[in-house]
Amino acid sequence: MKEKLLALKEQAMAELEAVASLDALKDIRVKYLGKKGPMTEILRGMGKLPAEERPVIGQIVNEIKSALEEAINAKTEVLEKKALADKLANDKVDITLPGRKAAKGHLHPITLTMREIKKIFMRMGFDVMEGPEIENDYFNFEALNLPADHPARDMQDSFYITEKFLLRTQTSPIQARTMQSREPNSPIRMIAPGTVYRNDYDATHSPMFHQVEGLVLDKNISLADLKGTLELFCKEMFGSSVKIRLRPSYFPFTEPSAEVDISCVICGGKGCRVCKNSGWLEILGSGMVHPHVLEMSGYDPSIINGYAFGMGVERIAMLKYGIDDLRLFFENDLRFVRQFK
Ligand code: 2NM
Repeated sequence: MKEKLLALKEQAMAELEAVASLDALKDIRVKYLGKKGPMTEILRGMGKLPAEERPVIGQIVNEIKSALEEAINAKTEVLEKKALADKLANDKVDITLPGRKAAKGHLHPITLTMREIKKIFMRMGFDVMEGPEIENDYFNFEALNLPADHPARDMQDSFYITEKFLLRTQTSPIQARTMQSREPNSPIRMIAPGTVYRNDYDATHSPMFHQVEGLVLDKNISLADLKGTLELFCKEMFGSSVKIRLRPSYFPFTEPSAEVDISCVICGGKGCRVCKNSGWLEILGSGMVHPHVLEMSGYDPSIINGYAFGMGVERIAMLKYGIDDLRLFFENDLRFVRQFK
C-alpha cells in the first residue's frame, strides 16, 4: 500500500512538472485530490485495513495530499505570472490608428424655430424675458383678466400641482411679472418665449408645447403698430411675398382682439388641403392690451397703452417645414429629427 501511494505521488509530481497551462493544472488537481480521486478513495477504504496499519497509511496519505497541494499552488503562481507576462508582451496598442469620430448632434426643429422667432424680434429691439414654468394662479390667470369661470382654469384642462400652483398654460404670466418689476408706466417692448402645458393630446395638440408671446407698451401705441410689426415678422419668417390679414376675435386680456392669418405658404393663396381651400392660415392671436390688465400690473391706461400677441411655436414649425402631425416633434424618432441637420 505504501509503495502504491509513493508511486502515485511520483506520477502526480511528474505530471505537475510537465503541465503548461492553468486549465491542465486544474485537471490535475481534480484527478488526484478530487472527490473521485485515489486519495479520497484510499481514505474511504481505511476501514478495511488492519487496525495497526490505519494510522501509518493515514499519515502518509495526508502528507502526500499536502505535498501535492503545495506543489499545485506553487505551479499555479508560476503559470499565472507567465500568463500575465505573455499578455503584456502580446497586447499592443496601435497608437497610429485614426480615432473614432465623436457623434455630432444638432438642434431640434422646435429649438431652430424658437431661435429664428427670437432673432426676428430681437432685431426689432424686443427684450427676451423668461419666467417660471411652475406658476401661481394669480400670474397665470388673474393678472391676465381670466375670469374664475374661464375653461382654462378648470382642473381638466390645466396641470395643477397644488390648489394655487400649476404648470403655466401660456407664457403671458412673464409679461405680467415684467410689468410689475418695472417702474410704473415705463415703456416695454418684450417677447416671452417658453414651454407651456395643457391637458390635451392629439395630432394638433401636445400636453407640452411652446409659445412666444409679445408685449409692447408706450404712449400712443395703435393697432397700426401691431399690424405693421406682425406683418414684418410674418414676412421675415415665411418669405417677403407673404400677405397678412386681421380677423376680429376675442381674448380676455385684449380689447379689441384679432387673429392674424398669413396667405397659405403651401399653395400661395389659391386654396389647398392645408388651408382647407381658404387660401389663409391662422398663425397668431393678438390685440390691444385690456385696461384691466394694465391696471392690475401698475400701469395707468390713460397714459400708457399697447398691444400683445401670442403664437404656438409647433404650429409655425409645422407650416415652415411641412409637417402634418405635431406628435412627431416629441416621439424622438431619429429618422424624423435627423432631417433637420
Ligand atoms: C395671445 C393673444 C392675444 C397676450 C396678452 C398678454 C398680456 F400679458 F399683455 F396680457 N400677453 N400675451 C396675448 C394676446 C396672447 O395669444 C394667443
